Amino acid sequence: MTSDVHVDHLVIGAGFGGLGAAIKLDEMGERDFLVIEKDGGIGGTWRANSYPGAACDVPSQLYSFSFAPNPDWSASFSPQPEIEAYLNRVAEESGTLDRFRFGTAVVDAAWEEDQQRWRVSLSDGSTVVAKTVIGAAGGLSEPRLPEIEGIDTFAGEIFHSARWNHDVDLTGKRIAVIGTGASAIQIVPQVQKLAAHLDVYQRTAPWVIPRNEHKYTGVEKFAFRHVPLVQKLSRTAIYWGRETYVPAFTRMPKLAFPAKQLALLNIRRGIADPELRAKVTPDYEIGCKRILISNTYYPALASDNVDVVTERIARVTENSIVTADGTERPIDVLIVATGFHTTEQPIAEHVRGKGGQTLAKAWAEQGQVAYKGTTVHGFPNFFQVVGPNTGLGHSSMVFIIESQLAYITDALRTMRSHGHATVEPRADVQAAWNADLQRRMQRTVWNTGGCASWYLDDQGRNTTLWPRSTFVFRQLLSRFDVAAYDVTPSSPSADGADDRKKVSA
Ligand code: N01
Repeated sequence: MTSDVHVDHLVIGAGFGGLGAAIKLDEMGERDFLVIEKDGGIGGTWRANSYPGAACDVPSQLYSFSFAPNPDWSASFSPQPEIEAYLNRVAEESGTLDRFRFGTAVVDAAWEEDQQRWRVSLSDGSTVVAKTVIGAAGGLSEPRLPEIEGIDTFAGEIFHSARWNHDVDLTGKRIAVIGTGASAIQIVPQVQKLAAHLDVYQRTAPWVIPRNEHKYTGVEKFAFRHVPLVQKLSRTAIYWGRETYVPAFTRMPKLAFPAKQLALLNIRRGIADPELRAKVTPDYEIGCKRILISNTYYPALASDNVDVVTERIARVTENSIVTADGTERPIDVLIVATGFHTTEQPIAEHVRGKGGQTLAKAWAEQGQVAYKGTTVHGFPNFFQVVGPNTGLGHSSMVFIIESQLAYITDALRTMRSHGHATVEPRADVQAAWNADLQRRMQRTVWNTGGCASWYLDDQGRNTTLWPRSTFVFRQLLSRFDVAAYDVTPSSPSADGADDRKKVSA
């Protein structure tokens, strides 16, 4: 007799990906699943990133589930608390919350070849045995802390943008923000209002275009609620508007000329000092790194209580930051907005496929690769949401997530109807998929734009972004192409022992 919990499907993560997976599994009648979430609730990145000013830079009409429209968004770019509340409401209404386990991390997920199943060890000491694992741990979940000499010795308050310490009162403090990416440009205008003095440490200037925020009126919200077609049309218009950006990113960077002019205008509008303007003007092509949106970032940098520091940080002391030119700037609070581990996913260390090889090991030489961003050779019955080369520079990740969920649920349907116990993408098919991706990548602004970014791994390969339009992605994943897979038939012994302890009926 064993006390292991047996389920058909184990989902890792309770953000957009994991919640979406739970809802879609439930809808198709695959109700025997468990969602494991290391954090204390629903939301993933939209729960973790609660820093002041956190908001979505993709319009929420599109940055939401197509099957759960929200007529109540307050504005075109929703603030983080609204998105977190939306996800909680969707979870509540889905009736799946009884199968979520919060505050528990996956320590190890190992494929048992003879049993054709996954054995998953959790941080609470328990074990779950599952036929399939859906990894939805997110691409931006593990903070990347800067390796700066002496940072451990800093005696003041220090925290990462994704681990904001709301107990620290920033009023009247001397504050430093390291980083000028998507998170930092939202944080800086908020912190500037409170700080006695703020130093912004910029290693690479971002391109920032104006934020065309639109607050929804009562009439619009009424229309969204009572005439669903209105909201659908709004979403569709935003979607296709965004798709028109694709050629500028993927083939013809010159098409981004108007966006570049807009960004330069944004600098001129927000900053009067020519020296500061020069400092914050990027020296690489727009689009090479994520294009940011803000009306308040540049005016904040131009404020009297702010310095933009571009000298390299040499070290951090107990109460200051010292730059390479020897200047020491005293601070009380250090905010690190230095991004996430994106090209070496932490979950990859914990997933062991055939022969006990971890995903991290499988990806060590070739970089992170998958088939259709979703399945990986050597890892049967493992499906990844937001896997390699599924990221976007121009549109909503929720669209990508829903495309992947359609593919995964079709895979499960196929397995069920054909009696397949396991599916695993063939090595040659996966290799051809990735060769094609990398060939397409050569022409993109991400690879040619003259910048270093988190899109690229340490070998310069872009293993994070999708280099085509999102409707092509959706089309390619619309049906589970079983011919691309090695399959094995179900065997009686693999169906679980009689002592199965189910989590749901
Ligand atoms: O992280 P980043 P982020 N010393 O990696 C700098 C999403 N997001 O948290 O450019 C000094 O973009 C680094 O400098 P450089 C979005 O997809 C979405 O801001 O590498 N500086 C950079 O300036 C985004 O792309 C929303 O030279 C160091 C910054 O830190 C992703 O999250 C909102 C350093 C890191 O920027 C990550 O954004 C917010 C060091 N040692 C975020 N190490 C939406 O609205 C790093 N830096 C949807």
